[in-house]
Amino acid sequence: DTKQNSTCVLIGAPIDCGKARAGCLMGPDALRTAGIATALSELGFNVEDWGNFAPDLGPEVACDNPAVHGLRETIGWATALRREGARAMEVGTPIFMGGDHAMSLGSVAGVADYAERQKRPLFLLWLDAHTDIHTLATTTSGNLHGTPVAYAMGLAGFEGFAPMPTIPGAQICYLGLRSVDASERAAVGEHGPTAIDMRAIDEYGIAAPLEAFLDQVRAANGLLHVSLDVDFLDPSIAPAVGTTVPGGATVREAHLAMEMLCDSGLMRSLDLVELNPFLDDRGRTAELMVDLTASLFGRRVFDRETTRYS
Ligand code: NNH
Ligand code: MN
Ligand code: MN
Ligand code: MN
Repeated sequence: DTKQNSTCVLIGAPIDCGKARAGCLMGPDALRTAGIATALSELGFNVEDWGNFAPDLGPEVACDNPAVHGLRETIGWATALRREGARAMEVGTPIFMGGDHAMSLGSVAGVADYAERQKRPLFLLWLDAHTDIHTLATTTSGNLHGTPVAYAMGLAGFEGFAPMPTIPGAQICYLGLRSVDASERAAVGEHGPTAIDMRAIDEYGIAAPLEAFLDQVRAANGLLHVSLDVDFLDPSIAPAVGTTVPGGATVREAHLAMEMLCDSGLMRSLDLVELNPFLDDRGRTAELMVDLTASLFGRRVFDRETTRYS
């Protein structure tokens, strides 16, 4: 309905246990300070800020992989964010403000619960330098921010996490990849997410491969969840992230992706993750993330019609 279409729900998720380097807990407040709510209201949205959430008390789970850390707290976050995410879907478009990417173990599950109730297929667009397709068994860093795609696909090895309605690999698309572990490359090959790496973007531009994925979502009458990791962007424009990888998306490549997503009308929920304000340069990464969010929700230089050349 129109109320649902015109409402954005801000969900603060200061989760910081998905990796070793601390600071992502400040992410939600940095996005607020950079003006995320005002940007959305100026675009005509009704903005509800639900504040910063806290994790549930997770179960104590034995894990065979000694590298894994932060498991109990991460499960607690996943449970809380899944519940709040599913609830926010009924109200409007949730914008999950991380926090590190382990946040998506909860946000995507909550959105998937909603999609299942609506009997609509859920698609996932993962804008990231990394594939985040480790299981608790394959991760060597033990950083759980490297696992949410595998969980969403229903891969085995997520002891302690409640099962979620799974998303088949054919409904998942990566954009911006340039750092993939060997076991992850095997998992992508086996389970079939579409992998648009930086080479593909160099060769074809960002528009053509992204449009091909959006066509799939449209044809299936799907709901689309977009997960935007700060390290999708080149570190020269987005330094506030613990895992910088050179050779990322430019300002314009990122804005074009957001503008196309907006035009498609397919996005139903959004993650903004891995912003570490402790590493930022006078707030510019936070500001860029807010500007990208504004493009995603309709900010334009001109209406598309005035700049069409063919
Ligand atoms: N693949 C590595 C790991 O699992 C890096 C993951 N880091 C991320 N993912 N920032 O987006 O530890
Ligand atoms: Mn990530
Ligand atoms: Mn990443
Ligand atoms: Mn990984």
